[in-house]
Amino acid sequence: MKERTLAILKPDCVRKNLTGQIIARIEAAGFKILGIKKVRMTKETAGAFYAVHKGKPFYDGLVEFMSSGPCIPMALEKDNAVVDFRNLIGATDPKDAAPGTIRKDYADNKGENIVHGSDSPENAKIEISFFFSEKELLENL
Ligand code: DAT
Ligand code: MG
Repeated sequence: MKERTLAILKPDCVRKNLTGQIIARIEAAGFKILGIKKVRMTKETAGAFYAVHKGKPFYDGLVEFMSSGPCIPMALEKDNAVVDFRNLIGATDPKDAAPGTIRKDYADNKGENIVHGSDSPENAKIEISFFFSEKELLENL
């Protein structure tokens, strides 16, 4: 069944001029882009987006990194989008990511890992609404 997920091309992806290559891989994997924009998160918005990780040792660095430059949130749609997108990007740490995954091929380390993907359909809804209004989500028809 068609499902939505939130992807973010993180500031390292944008800085390295990899956005086109990563979007090509996402489209080739069958995801439709319903919404896409370029934003610069403040520390406050990055902190709110990752609030679930507040208190963890990597939280401050994560907020610093995610607010260090512009990023590109995308609302994606596909059958089984959440799990399929997590499989496309690979494990959080590129050292553990499977061959052929985006993080394996492009990420420098666990902190700067090129791309975000929602971890459940429930969180996908919350995360998509963090960046997009319903009228900004358009089918490719
Ligand atoms: P994921 O992005 O794979 O869902 P996560 O939700 O556990 O991973 O963590 C969110 C982000 O926080 C992750 O993409 C990178 C950063 N992060 C997580 N664990 C980390 C660690 N041990 N050291 C540095 N950064 C970490
Ligand atoms: Mg996560």
